[in-house]
Amino acid sequence: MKKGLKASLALSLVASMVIAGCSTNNGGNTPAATEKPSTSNNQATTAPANEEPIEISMIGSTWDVPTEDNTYVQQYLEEKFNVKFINYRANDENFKVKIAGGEIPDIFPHNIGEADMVNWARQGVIASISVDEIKQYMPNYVADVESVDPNAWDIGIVDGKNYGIPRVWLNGSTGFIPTYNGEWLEKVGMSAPTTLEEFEQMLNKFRNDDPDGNGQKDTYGMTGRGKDARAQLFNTIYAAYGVNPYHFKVADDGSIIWGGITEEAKEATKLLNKWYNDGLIDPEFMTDDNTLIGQKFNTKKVGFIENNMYHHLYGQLATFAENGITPVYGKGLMGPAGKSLQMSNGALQVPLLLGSHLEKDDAKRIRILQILDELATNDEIYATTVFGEEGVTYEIDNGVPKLVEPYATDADARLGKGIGGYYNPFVERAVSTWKFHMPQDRLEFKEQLTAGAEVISDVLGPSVMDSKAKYFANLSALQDEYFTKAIIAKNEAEVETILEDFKGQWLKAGGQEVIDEANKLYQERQAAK
Ligand SMILES: [Ca+2]
Repeated sequence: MKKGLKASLALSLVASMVIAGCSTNNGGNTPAATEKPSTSNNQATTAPANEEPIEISMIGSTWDVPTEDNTYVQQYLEEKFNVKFINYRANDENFKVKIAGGEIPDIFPHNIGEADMVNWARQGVIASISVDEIKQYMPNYVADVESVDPNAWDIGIVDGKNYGIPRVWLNGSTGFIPTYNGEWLEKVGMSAPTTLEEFEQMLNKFRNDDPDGNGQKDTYGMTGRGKDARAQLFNTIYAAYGVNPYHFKVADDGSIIWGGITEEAKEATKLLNKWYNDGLIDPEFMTDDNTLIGQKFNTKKVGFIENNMYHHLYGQLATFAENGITPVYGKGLMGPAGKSLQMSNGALQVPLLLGSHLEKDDAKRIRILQILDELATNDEIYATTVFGEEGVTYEIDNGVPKLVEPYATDADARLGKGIGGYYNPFVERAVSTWKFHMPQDRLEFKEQLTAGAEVISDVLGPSVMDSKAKYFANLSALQDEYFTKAIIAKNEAEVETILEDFKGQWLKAGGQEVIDEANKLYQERQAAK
């Protein structure tokens, strides 16, 4: 099988060289070809088949590394693009070691952290690539990415230069979905709240009107994710004020400010404090995490959760059904922000990086950009690299490719074919090929939950800042402590005092430096556009 493929590849290479020699009158050093008429329809528009295959050192992922050369996908791509892949093999543990030892691939893995990106940019490990060149040679992909987030270029700007091809996490552009217990809503005669006032009304009823009908006052409207992931803690309420205390945001004067020291965060906290003192918030919110919150919703101790995005909720449909819960999905609450907003993690990700040696190799760099454009957005190429061969490794099921056995469950079988993320660093990263991962019911579910929703996210995204590295662990601990104290304070006046005190301490403990650097970074990014 492998031999057969190799042989046919070799034949087709010869054939395409012959054909190319015929269609290009460049020197006549392929005399045999000039005798024959061209029969090519030249379907491979981006493959200059008349040239020697370019060698590309590739590692699109450190997670899906094929153990053998010349897998099905490798051969497919090599033939398609007239290239030769040198498989660069590394895992998460030794990739950085190899880089430190000077082994630099052409195409880096998709899963690189922002701190490594900045270090490698400054150490001359990765190539700076002009934004214009990427736009020119990756037009389909760029349009796709910019449609998700026009600020996608921000993350790759280091010291004023662009390092890499922007990437987005498509789900990240959707918000956290306010989710209500439908039976409880019905019992208390409400539909999903749309304003802070209605939400408060719901909290009152879910606490006081025995929504589970067991005759005891043993339920709450909500708890919160106070133990971990503090950006999610009461995110629906903070979003109604247009802020997240754990995100950078653009202030009214256009400068960058930390959410936690804004008036909006203070006002939202005062409302939460009022609810807390009215007994409407589960006092265990301080120690609840994602798992506990899920358990409380599923065992009907709380009737509202806000720590899931649509794809998490899609995965929980069966659990909700088993527990006799009809989830009702809401939108962001109208409040002082004047519009319905939902917190989101943001779509921005660390870009795809190329080795610095490519800065001087224009032909190869451009060729790589062209190939990457097709890997991300061409249906056939995408499906083949990610799912393999139709009828062999996958079948179309419910409108999308579905791996068949043994490939569905056996990672080694997948790697034996080269399918997955190794040759395609854009899995689920482009709108045009996302359809391969979205069966109709999932697509409809996403539409139902997210259509028309406006989200707020951290305006700087995953950004490396020296001051952050220096101070952020302490500043975050400080903020966790003060915000918890404020939410459970005696009264509004105390909230005011606590959060003013916090602001002063935060700024003194390095926060001012963080804000200054954040503004410098933001201005640098604006200028680089
Ligand atoms: Ca009850």
